[in-house]
Amino acid sequence: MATILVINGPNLNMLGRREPEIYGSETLDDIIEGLIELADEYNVRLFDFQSNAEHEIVERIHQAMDDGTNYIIINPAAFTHTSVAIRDALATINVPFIEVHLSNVYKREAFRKHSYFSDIADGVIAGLGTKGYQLAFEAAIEKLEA
Ligand code: CA2
Repeated sequence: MATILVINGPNLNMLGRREPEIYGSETLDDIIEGLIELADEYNVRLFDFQSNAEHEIVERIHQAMDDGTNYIIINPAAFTHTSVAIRDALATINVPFIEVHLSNVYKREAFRKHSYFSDIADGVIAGLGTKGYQLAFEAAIEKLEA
């Protein structure tokens, strides 16, 4: 059975509780529940992980080398714009990934336009809200089936 790991970075545990005008009103649990439904439909195993700590995300990515993960969907949140450590972890493990952002980072502050991940990602989705995770999930399944 194919396994997809969904990783969410710092502050995304606050989704639905603050700044709904930017990030929408759905919670992270809502997003994961939607992905669990998709995973059941496609007979895929889903792991999900959220952390506010950079080193924990690095360690979870390392773990993905040994836990059967075939594909990663990651919203690195603020670490998108800062983390060479998470980039290096993803580049090291040789598991393909899609980068997802709820907001359109290109429509916001200049510092959000640079990502440490986009040039090594299979694809990038930004600005489509929670739908972006579902699209990434479907794209990951297509890639795994190809
Ligand atoms: O648009 C995205 O998904 C981001 O990755 C979200 C990050 C931001 O730093 C990136 O530039 C773009 C921030 C996540 C913060 O999430 C919150 C959710 C609710 C309330 C407050 C913060």
